Amino acid sequence: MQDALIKEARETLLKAERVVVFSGAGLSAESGISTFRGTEENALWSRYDPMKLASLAGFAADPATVIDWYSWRRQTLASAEPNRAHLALAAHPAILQITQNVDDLLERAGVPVSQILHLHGSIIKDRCHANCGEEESISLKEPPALRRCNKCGALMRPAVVWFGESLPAGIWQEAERACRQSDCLLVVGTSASVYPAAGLIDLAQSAGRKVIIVNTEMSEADIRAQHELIIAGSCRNCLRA
Ligand code: BJW
Ligand code: ZN
Repeated sequence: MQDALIKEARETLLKAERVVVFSGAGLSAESGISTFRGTEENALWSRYDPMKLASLAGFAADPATVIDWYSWRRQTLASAEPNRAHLALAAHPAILQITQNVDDLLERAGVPVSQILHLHGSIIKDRCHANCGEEESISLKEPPALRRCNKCGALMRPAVVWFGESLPAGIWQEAERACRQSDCLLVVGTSASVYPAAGLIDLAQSAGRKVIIVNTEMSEADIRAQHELIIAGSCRNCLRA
């Protein structure tokens, strides 16, 4: 059954002229990076409160705890490697990768940087919390402690998008345009429960595009299914170069 679905998906992808990939934490799960939700025992939001660690209010209340938590995640990422799913995607460098992931595993797998839209920012950089424009690459192995911006003295923070924050405008517009213009949207390892990102699936569906979903579990995207091909299984096994 799964083999037949994979074959159908492969044929659809080969026929499509403009394929776009939309990925989430499940893509990096088999690299040892925890997902946020779902049944995985390590899912971050089953162990930590997102409003304390990934929101403006959480950072305002206790910035040092937020930075310590990101340091732990950065060190985990330092020793992670791209898995077979990242490598399968990297084998098609012309495909646009829209990802909610803040890790750099697609880049490390060889996807050209110009082909990746990080909707929720990047954990490999810090930026000024006051938005003065200061941005710095950080060491994943030895991440910085809580510190101040060299330019304006405000606190520095991970260059990721927290709850209640807007997505980077240019990147979001580019993602919307790409989904609207695609023939086929390949959705990999996302619970499709965080907006506006998850709205990209609805956008592609309402434009009549074929949507292929690869996930180990049912997701919100399946529930809103139209024009969809749903492959239940790990992207590590389902995606092949
Ligand atoms: C596998 C697998 C394998 C596992 N193979 N599959 C009510 C309704 C609608 C919206 C809202 C609402 N209330 C509030 C909102 C807005 C809010 C939101 O959507 N909340 C919902 C939770 C309800 N959104 C926002 O706040 C966004 N901004 C915004 O809306 O701006 C406008 C605004 C401005 C001002 C005021 C108010 C609004 C910003 C969202 C930012 C999300 N940030 C995070 C943290 C990033 C930084 C960090 O990493 O620390 O982004 S939260 C977290 O969720 C992270 C992810 O990118 C994001 C999505 O998660 P994802 O990738 O889908 O992962 P999981 O874990 O959920 O799913 C993994 C899936 O993989 C599972 O399905 C598994 O089954 C599967 N899987 N192994 C294949 N091997
Ligand atoms: Zn600053």
